[in-house]
Amino acid sequence: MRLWRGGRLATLAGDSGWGLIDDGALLVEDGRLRWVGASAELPAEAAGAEVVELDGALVTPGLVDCHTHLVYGGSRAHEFEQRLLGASYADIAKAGGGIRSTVAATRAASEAELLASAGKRAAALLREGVTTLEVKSGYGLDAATEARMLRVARRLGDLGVDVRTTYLAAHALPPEFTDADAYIDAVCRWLPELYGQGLVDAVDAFCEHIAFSPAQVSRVFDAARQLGLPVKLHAEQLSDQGGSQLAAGYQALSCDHLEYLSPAGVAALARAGTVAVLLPGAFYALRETQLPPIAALREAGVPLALATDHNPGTSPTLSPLLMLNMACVLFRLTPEEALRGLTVNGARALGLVDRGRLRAGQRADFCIWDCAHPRELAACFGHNPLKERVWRGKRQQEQQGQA
Ligand code: DI6
Ligand code: FE
Repeated sequence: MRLWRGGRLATLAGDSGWGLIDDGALLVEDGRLRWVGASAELPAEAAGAEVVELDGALVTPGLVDCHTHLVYGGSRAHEFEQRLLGASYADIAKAGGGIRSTVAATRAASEAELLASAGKRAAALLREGVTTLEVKSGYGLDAATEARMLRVARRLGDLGVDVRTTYLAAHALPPEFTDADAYIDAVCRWLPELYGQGLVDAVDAFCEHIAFSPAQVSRVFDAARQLGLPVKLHAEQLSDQGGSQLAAGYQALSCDHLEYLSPAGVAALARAGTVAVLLPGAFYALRETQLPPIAALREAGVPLALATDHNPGTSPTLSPLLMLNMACVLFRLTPEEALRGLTVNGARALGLVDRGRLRAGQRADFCIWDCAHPRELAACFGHNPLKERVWRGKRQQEQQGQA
């Protein structure tokens, strides 16, 4: 057993409030929190534990980045320049750039090359406190490359982080197809094989006028349902396609982006208990002006999560801490909502209820910060106050190769 003591804990243990414990302690056994409380009220069993002094540092749950596209080849910085000159994301996609240009570079990359580049990106996320990470496929768009991406995603776990993989073959129409329905047939055909190889934890799609229609998405979701896999959706990012209502009908874990979400969409998410994942990095990078309907989501009681959406096109950020700040400044979340979005609600968007809070029984994934109060994590930006990341109760030097 190991005991961390003498820190300020932001436990997020209840459904609202920071759950602050000013002089708090955490007792850890076998990768789980065995006891969490005030240092003055330690249970007798803590007596033999190895002690780590927190010296007043802030402790929060480990960060959960529930939406990333971390594995890909190439760079799209030139599209950033094109957009600055006035081209829109949809214009660039229609001209064969965008997702398709990353598909070409990803197909050309070996598994070792993809692992090397994605490993560097994952390491950057870990340096800001990420302990659980979701990674999507979707830049292969053929069976072999989708499988390669998902294998690389799994191997990122060797860095000392939990990885959840999501099959996103319905991301864009690959160049060898002209008929989107025929491509969706292939997407549905590949899924059981990849699932059988243990490569898929959930299924996602891009429902948009430049991608796939609700009818096409529902065929992908039916294929997921046959395997008992949960679904998620890139929904209402550029326009309202009614994707959220569709996803809610499949009890989706999450709907992500949501700038153009309608009141009916909000109600559907609320009824289904689907998490709304907000992605301020993409909103910012595309200079979007349509805000997701935060007040309506809040009022309807839809859980709000937050993620980097790291991808080479619309959100090339590797900073979950910057997302905390952007969620507050751009979307008017409170710092507490933002931190819940990157912890307990991020976990929920992945179907995980065993992490995201500092509470007995939860996973011993936590971050130790050089901060006095958790609101500082959202108020500051361009600054990383992480002192140490504890994953499965392991200190930094004990983590590699442990997944
Ligand atoms: N929406 C996004 O913001 C990313 N995917 C999606 O469906 C962008 C992916 C890319 O442009 O490469
Ligand atoms: Fe995305």
